[in-house]
Amino acid sequence: MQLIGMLDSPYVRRAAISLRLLGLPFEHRSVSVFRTFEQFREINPVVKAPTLVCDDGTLLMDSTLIIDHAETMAGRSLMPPGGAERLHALRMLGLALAACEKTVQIVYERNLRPPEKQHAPWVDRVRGQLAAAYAGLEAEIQKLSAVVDETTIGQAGLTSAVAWGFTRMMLPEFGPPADFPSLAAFAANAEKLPAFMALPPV
Ligand SMILES: N[C@@H](CCC(=O)N[C@@H](CS)C(=O)NCC(=O)O)C(=O)O
Repeated sequence: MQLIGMLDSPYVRRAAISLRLLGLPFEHRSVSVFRTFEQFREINPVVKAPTLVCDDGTLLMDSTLIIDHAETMAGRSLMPPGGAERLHALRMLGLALAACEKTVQIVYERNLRPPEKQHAPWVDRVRGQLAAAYAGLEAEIQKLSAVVDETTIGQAGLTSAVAWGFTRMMLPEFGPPADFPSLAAFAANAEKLPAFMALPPV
């Protein structure tokens, strides 16, 4: 099984960390959707990262679907099974994935569109959405302990930490950690876990 994509993508990184926490062996191939587009296209003509190349050759896309398949293979889940805990995890995941998406939109607008074609009202709108997603995540994460280990972090926690690290890396001017103290502390602790350290966002 191969996971294709750069770990500076939050989607690739959350999939990779999930595979590792589920104890599933995989080969990670750092192929870029931008710098090595042709190489990526030869693997997956849709050029989406992450791509999971299954042992039977099936190509899966979308981190959430890849994690769904991984959990089926592992016979266990990184999500709480039900009740209020699961609802809380789903709420956190939605916020963290929205934060990833809004960060990516700003990065693409900035890096892929010529400066004279960049549309400030659109960027302002996306920035507002990004701030709202992190405000929501900060409120939700306050309900969790900042002390995490690999057995308790779960999908919502790991994706929140990956999202925060990604936004801070790509948009250092966004939200100083002091504005999101619980999230920043939680993510700092997560980044010290072996699975995070083995799969750095580079
Ligand atoms: N919802 C998808 C988003 C994946 C995504 O947008 N990946 C980016 C890299 S961060 C990508 O493949 N970009 C290339 C493109 O869309 O052309 C997921 O969870 O995997």
